[in-house]
Amino acid sequence: MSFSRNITALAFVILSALTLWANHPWLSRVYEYRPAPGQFINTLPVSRVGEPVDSVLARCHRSICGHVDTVSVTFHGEVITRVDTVWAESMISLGGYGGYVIVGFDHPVVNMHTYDFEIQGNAFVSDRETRGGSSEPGIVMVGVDMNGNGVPDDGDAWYELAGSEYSHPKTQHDYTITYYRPDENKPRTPSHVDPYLNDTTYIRWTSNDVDPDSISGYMSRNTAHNQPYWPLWLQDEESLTFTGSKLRCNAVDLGGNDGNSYFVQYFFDWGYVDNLPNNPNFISEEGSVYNPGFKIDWAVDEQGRHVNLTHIDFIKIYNAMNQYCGWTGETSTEVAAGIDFHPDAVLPDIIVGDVDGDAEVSISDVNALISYILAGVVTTVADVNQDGEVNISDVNKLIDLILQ
Ligand SMILES: [Ca+2]
Ligand SMILES: [Ca+2]
Ligand SMILES: [Ca+2]
Ligand SMILES: [Ca+2]
Repeated sequence: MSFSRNITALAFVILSALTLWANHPWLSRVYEYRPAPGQFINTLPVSRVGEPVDSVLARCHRSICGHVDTVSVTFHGEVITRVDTVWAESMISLGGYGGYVIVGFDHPVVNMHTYDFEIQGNAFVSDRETRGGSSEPGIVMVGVDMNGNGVPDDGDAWYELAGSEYSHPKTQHDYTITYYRPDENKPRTPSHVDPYLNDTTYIRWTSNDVDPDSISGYMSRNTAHNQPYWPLWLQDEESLTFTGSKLRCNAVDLGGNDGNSYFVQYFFDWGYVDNLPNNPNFISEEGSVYNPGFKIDWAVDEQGRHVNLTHIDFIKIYNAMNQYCGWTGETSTEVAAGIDFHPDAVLPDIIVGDVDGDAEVSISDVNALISYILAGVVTTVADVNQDGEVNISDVNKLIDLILQ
């Protein structure tokens, strides 16, 4: 009996150690949460006036980090890993356009040149229109911890994952919006048309939209969500400004039988958070409608050029829509959980300066580097001085290394 008990105890110790040492596949860090105003702000997650930002981050952590079970499924003939059950507590809302969260795992996500990770939302298929439903797309940016300090900050490099709408003529890159903090005591301006909107001049915003009819407006307050929409821990900020790429509106009011509106938000093809359902059990006439995840290989730089990344350290998700859908309110990306599909992948050793990958730093690397610069290709191996760009300063650094 004592022998088996010892064996059991030993197994427990080994298992515990393995658990401690193994990389967790689920999200384990929330570095920053800066939502735009919105109808779920201060409720998803709950926040209170004067609450320190660390406390808000801890609530976000409880909502979206934590255990995820996976299962293998076949998608378009390819066996891939899928999230089966998420044990994270809840989800968080990013509010209107530009609101964001920066998250990470307890390890770098290695680029395996396939679907590398997933960030879940709460999109669903309409029972009237299988090509849409609730779709509130958020753009994913990936960050590399270039200065190696373990946190996302100014020294790091960030790249957008180019989803299906990246090159669409109605996608506006370098979009900027500013929201102005409302006076919660001002007289409300109820809608004469929609009884569910009790203040149509609640939060004013301005933007640089290419459409002159969309350069300013108001976020309304609706009767279903009557709490302050401005983040309560950002009460000292007069305005909030967000910049990024903006996707075109995807909502159509199909109209309801009772005379009310019935909004359907049409799904974009791929590459966004909270755009398509999380699970492949929604089957439309066109096939399986769901989000299979994200590929690090979709990364592009600010000029839209493909970037070869060996790994990423941080993930930023921001709401890519400035869209208002009547009584259902502003379109706002939700983030519910995340998973690294291959948490035990090993990061390849990189010799700084070995641009051509032959395991030594020599003059042939200069040739390889110049080829990358001329082709406008940004890769981790060519970024010799590790500043997030590939240019002549990397040639100088490389020559220094060769002459050492
Ligand atoms: Ca959503
Ligand atoms: Ca950093
Ligand atoms: Ca080399
Ligand atoms: Ca560089």
